[in-house]
Order: sequence, then C-alpha cells, then structure tokens
Amino acid sequence: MSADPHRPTYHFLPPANWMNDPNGLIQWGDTYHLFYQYNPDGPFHARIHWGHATSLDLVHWQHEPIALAPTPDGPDGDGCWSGCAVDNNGTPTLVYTAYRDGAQTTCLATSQDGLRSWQKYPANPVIAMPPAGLDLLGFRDHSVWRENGLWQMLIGSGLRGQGGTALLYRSPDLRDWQYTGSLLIGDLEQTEPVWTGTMWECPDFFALAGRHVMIAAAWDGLPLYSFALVGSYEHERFVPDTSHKLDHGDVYFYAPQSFTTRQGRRIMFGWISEGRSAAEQHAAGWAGVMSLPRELVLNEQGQVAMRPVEELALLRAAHIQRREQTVPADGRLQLPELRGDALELLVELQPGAHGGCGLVLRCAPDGSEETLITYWPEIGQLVVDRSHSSLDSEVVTSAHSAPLTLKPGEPLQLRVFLDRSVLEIFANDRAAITTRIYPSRPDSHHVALLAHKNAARLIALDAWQLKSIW
Ligand code: DQQ
Repeated sequence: MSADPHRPTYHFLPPANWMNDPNGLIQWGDTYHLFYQYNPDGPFHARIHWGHATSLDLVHWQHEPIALAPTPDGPDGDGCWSGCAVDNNGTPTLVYTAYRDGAQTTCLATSQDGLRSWQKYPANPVIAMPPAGLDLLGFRDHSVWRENGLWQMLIGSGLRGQGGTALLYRSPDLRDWQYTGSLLIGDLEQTEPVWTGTMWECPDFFALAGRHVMIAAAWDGLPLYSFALVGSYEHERFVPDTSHKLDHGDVYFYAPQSFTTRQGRRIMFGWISEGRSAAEQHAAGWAGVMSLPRELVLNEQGQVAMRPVEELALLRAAHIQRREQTVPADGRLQLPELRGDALELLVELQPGAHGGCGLVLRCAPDGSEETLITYWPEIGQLVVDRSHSSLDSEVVTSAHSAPLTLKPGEPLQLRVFLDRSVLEIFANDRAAITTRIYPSRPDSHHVALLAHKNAARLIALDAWQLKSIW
C-alpha cells in the first residue's frame, strides 16, 4: 500500500481496511492512546472493532493489538461502537456503545496490563435501554467526566420532531447509571448560524478557557458535519450562547473527540472520510484517515478554533521561504522550488482592493488537474474548489466554503497540510476546511499563488516537505 499515491504518509491510519471515529482518547503516564472504529475484515463499515495505537508525541504512532472485538452472543455482537476512556481511580476504563440487532446499549471494559488488553465487564450492558417515555432517534456515543465526586455521562440522541440531544446520566461507580435529563435539546427549526440535525452523534463536553463547550456530529439519516456550542454550565444544565460549524469540510471532519493532556491542553482528532467510490475504496484496501491532532482554543470571536499541535514541527524537512513578492493580477506566482504531495505551507497574503487571492496545489504542469484555495473578500468566504482536483470522474468534486471576513489591513493567513489525498486548511484562527482530493497524474505536484482582479502581496511564505510518520 505504500505505493498507493493517495495513501497519506504523516496522518495516522490503520495498516489496512476501514477506520472511522476516534475513540477513547487519553494520556496515560507519558503515553497518548488513540483508539478508533475499525473493521479488520475490509475497507467498509461492518462489525466494528476498536483499533488501538500509542504515541509519545501525538505525531508518531505505534500500532497496538485490537482493543475490543464484538462478542458474538454479547450485547456488542454486531459492533463495538464509539465511546471514551476514563481513569477510574487507577483502572483504565472504556465506556462504549454496544450494537446488536439494531439495539444500542452502554458497555464497559477495563485493562489490568497498562491499556494493552481489555476485559469486558461481565454484567454488561450497564445501560440496557434508553430512558422510558422518550421518542428517541439513536442512543449512542459517550462523553464521561468527573464532577462533585460523581461520574457524569452524555449519550448522543435525538428527540423525534424536536432536534438532536445529549442525554445526561450520573453514576457513583460507572456501573449504576441514573438518567437526569437532557443536557440540551437542539431546535429543528433553527437553521442559523448552524442547523444541528435530527440527531447528535459523538457528543463531547468539556471546559475551555473559563467557558463550556459541547461538540457533536450533526446527523440526519447520514453524517452531516461537526458543530460547536459555547456557553455556560451550571447545575447540570448547559446554556450555549455561540454556535458554529467546526470545520467547513463537513463530513471530512466528522465524529471528533477531544481529551485533556497532562499539561492541560485540549486536543482533538476527527475522522477524515473518503471522497471516492466504494469500488475505489475496495480496490485501495483501506478507507478513512485520522485528522492531525488539533489544539482547541477560544478565538477572538468566542468560537472554538483548532490549531494543529506544535509537535507537528517534528515532521518538517526541506524548507523554502519567500518574502515580499507580488502575485500578479489575474495571474499566478509559480513556486517551482516547491513541489510535492506531503507539504506544510504557511502563507501570509495581503489581498488587493478587489478580487480573490490564494493558493493552488497539486497542479499538473498543463493545468489539467489543480485544487484552488481562494479567499473572496466580496462574499466573505474561503473557498476550496475541487472541480479540477482529479481527472478521475469517480471522485467527489463539490466545493467547500467557510465564512471568513478579514478586518481592514488584516492579511490572509493560511496554514495548509497536504498529505497526498488529504488536505487540512486553517485560516486566520477562525476558519477550517478539511477535505479529500485524488489527483490522478503522478506529476500533479506543482504549487502556485494566485490573485484575481487586483494583484495581491505575498508577505511571507514558509513551506516544508513533511516526513512520513512510519
Ligand atoms: N460511528 C459509530 C457510532 C457513531 C458513528 C459507529 C459516528 O457510534 O454514532 O461506527 O460516525
């Protein structure tokens, strides 16, 4: 598979087959643990296991034995779905969704050998049924934390006809759970600033910079996108005052989960799904990639911003830089010294008075393939145009756009990670777009800057070839 031109080299993914959500993120001692939804039997979603990997720096990963597999007669006979990990007084404990015959229940597993092998709790499931009397869509995915000497847990769900919800439970011991109500109920009628879907998958709830944040994956019969709510939390109720999409790549940054490091940083991973046909995924033998780790902060707008962690600098190899150049009006500034498909770019561009400016990646020499990242001041959007990303007609080519309005005099600041078919874009601490592109030509490796209507000024460009993590 290392010869596969679309397979990322510095993003985590399993040795083969299917991966989706990050699960059970935890730092234990010095070691970071990443579990993930995994099908060891093929590059498609079925009979989900928990894969497992460890790292000392969040960047380089080592594969570990499968942590959880379905028990044929158990409540997880059809799959071990998403959940989290907690430190229960020194005992590492996984709280996960067991799936069988359409039923979703809550199960536990613990480890006695330092998170290597896992034993399921004999009396699983610990929650066998959703609360009575509610007309629910789904009952899965767990966020567990300690509060006033008790465990609190959220389970993702939706109230039919009302909106997505996160059901709140309380327990003294992770085994006996009492339902205490909805932490919050979404409103199906409310579409601005973000519609939160009919059901919430993978709710994640935590304190950040003196506020509280809930992140969840909006679902409406199928995955839509992840959103963030920021607000205050008191007496087991959460009152958000800010809501927004987390990543405007939508389904390409789905079901994210975060955890707090020993230093107190809040780090998030998300599932980067595929944008090509099932037949192509089958032929490739793998599907699904983990995002780069992103540190969460609250930005000037009071929204949740994601910053790729500083440890990623470990990957930097050959460096090029440019300072103070002009990107010609309706033209391009070519960067012949920078070619590749595993790059990090830091670009600071001052747009002209009118027209867009940005970056072109993975260009073929004759322009038959290219991916454009353009800031359009007139419409206040950062747009990723994939319409010419690939000559392969089987891949998804729709555009992405994120709201972005630069303040007077504020330059466009792009931080871009390109890893073969994966593109992660961060702009000005307030816009993120993650997506997939599948250029078909081996020479689609060129990079340029572009400007429309008026010339733009390149203030600074720093770019690195990035090393493989394996
Ligand atoms: N993926 C898991 C579910 C979760 C969904 C199943 C989100 O637990 O709701 O693989 O992608």
